[in-house]
Amino acid sequence: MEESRASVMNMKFLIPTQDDIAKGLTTDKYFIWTEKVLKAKNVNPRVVMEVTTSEWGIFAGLEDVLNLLEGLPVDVYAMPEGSLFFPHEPVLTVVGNYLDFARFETAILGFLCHASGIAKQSFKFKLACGDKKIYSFGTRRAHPAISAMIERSALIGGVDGVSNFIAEKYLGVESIGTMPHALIISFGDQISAWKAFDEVVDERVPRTLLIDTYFDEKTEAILAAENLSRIDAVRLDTPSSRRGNFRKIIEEVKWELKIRGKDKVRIFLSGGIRLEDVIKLRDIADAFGVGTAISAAKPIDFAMDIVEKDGKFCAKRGKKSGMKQVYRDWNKLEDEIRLFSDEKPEGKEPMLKKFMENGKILIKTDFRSARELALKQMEIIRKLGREEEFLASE
Ligand code: PCP
Repeated sequence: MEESRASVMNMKFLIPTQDDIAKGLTTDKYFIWTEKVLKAKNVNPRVVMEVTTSEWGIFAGLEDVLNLLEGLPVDVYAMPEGSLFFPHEPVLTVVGNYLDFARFETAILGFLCHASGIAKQSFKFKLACGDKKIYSFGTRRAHPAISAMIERSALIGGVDGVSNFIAEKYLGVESIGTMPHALIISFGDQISAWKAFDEVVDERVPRTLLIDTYFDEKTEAILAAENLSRIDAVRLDTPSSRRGNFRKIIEEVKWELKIRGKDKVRIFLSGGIRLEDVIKLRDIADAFGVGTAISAAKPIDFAMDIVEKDGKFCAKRGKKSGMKQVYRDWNKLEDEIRLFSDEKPEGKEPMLKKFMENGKILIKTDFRSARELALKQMEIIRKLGREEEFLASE
């Protein structure tokens, strides 16, 4: 039996190395041909390439793009991560001799499409849930190699916490954990498991008791209220086969807790949670654990196009020529696109900043300020009463 190339290369997991990505090996083959042909014919134009898409989103993934292009003789202009962008607005622009970065288009788009898709979905969930909590629970639905990227992008989009422990190593963010059914099953009964968790886990960690393992949620809520002194929240991860009228189940759980003096206990919902579930249940739930709907978010379909060549306008059909700047009226959250060389309009601020000059990174990116920027725009959307516009299904 032929050994897999991965094992031949003594790889434990089939994951291209950081070096593979940095060398541009995770590229589409037609860029290899393009390099070959242009070099053979000594063609290497100085181009302006813009990244745009036909939908709105929350911009994320720039940090990796800058690290990828660092050291190459290119200039990069971009919106700061966390920026809300509208259709057809350039979010990133690379200026340089085409052959110096051609093969990196695949990775540039991969970093931006994936991260911005997750950030957008997280933004929609946070916008939908108002002051209630949203947690990213979905790295188990994706390849572990990208778990840190998923959690970073979800935080940029506005989630209140992330479940993957890797976030502590790479993001310096404390990950949040409740308890899985496996803990209850290991002890064989709910009370022993809940009590053991309370005895062993640091008291700073909320006591979020899982109440749907063996019995009806109401029954397990009563069990918890009658046997546990400290209950911060109860988690309902009710299997879809038993979900029926979820609102009624939650109302019963809240009532049984209240009449037993546990009216401060928060309600935590998880398991197949979609945006419409948050909209329907945000008035009676306090927190949502969202997996697939965030981590497997549809990537943003960014494209990267040459819009100027050797100083001349040259965009393909469907794209607008010329290097462009986006100007924002922050009061109305309305944008205007102009040529980069045109005058700045009154009362509007330029969105694209120069992040790299000749391969030198000029502005450091960090996900915390990106998150603040996203949440600031969310506040403006709420003030303008434009939630529906951003929650509408696309
Ligand atoms: C998992 C976890 C979350 C689910 C998955 C998130 O549930 O508790 O609720 O992913 P989703 O949004 O894609 O459904 P289970 O694996 O059913 O339960 P356990 O808590 O035992 O891990």
